[in-house]
Formats: sequence, structure tokens, C-alpha cells
Amino acid sequence: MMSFRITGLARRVGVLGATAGLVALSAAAILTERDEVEVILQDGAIEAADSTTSGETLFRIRNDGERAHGLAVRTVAEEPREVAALDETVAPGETALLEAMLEPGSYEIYCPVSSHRDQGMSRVLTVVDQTD
Ligand SMILES: [Cu+2]
Repeated sequence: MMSFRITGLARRVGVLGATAGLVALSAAAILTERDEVEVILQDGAIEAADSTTSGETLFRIRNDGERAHGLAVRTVAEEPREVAALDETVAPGETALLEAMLEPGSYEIYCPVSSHRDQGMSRVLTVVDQTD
């Protein structure tokens, strides 16, 4: 009876191991396929590409300003929908990463800190279908 239990446990561990392997594989696939968008935060402006392709996107953010800034991504619509946002602000000189799953369309990338967006920290990112 004791050995039966041990066999059962070993099996369960084996299944867990296989699942972990699958997750690692799909993470690697995403890593190689996703697009990267470099974003430079400045006091009163954001520098970034005007467009990218749809799918998993990694924003590489650097704060070149003298104040702390954040970054959020939302749809351009009458009622914008936020699709991604940094949890914390980025200190001057620091970098941050933000992942987002982007479908084709128009997005606004902006700084949600204080009134920075109204001071110019906003720009449109056009996402085109990857198959185009
Ligand atoms: Cu800001």
C-alpha cells in the first residue's frame, strides 16, 4: 500500500513537470514573436514610434526627464479603455518595462501622473495587423 502511494505521487510530479515544460515553451515563443516599442519619457513630451504591429508588445521605457513619470496605454475612443499601465512611476534616469496585448487600432500612450498628459505627455500609437 505504501509503495502504491509513492507511485501515485511520482506520477503527479511527472504531470506537473510536463506542464511546467509547456509553459516555458510558450513563454519562449512569445519572447521571440513580440514587438518592442522604445518609449522615452521627457518633461512635457513622449518620444516613441508612430506605429507597431499587433500582438504581444513590450514597451521599453526610459525616463529622460527631471521629474517622475508613468506610462499608460488606452484605446482612442469616445470612452477610452485602458489596456496597460505601469504600477509605479519611473524616477528620472530609470527604466521600466510594460507588456500589453495590442489588437489593431489606435492607442494613446500617455503619462497619468498629475496633469502631465495635458502638458504634452501623450501621443498616438497606431497598431497594424501583423498579417498586413
Ligand atoms: Cu509625467
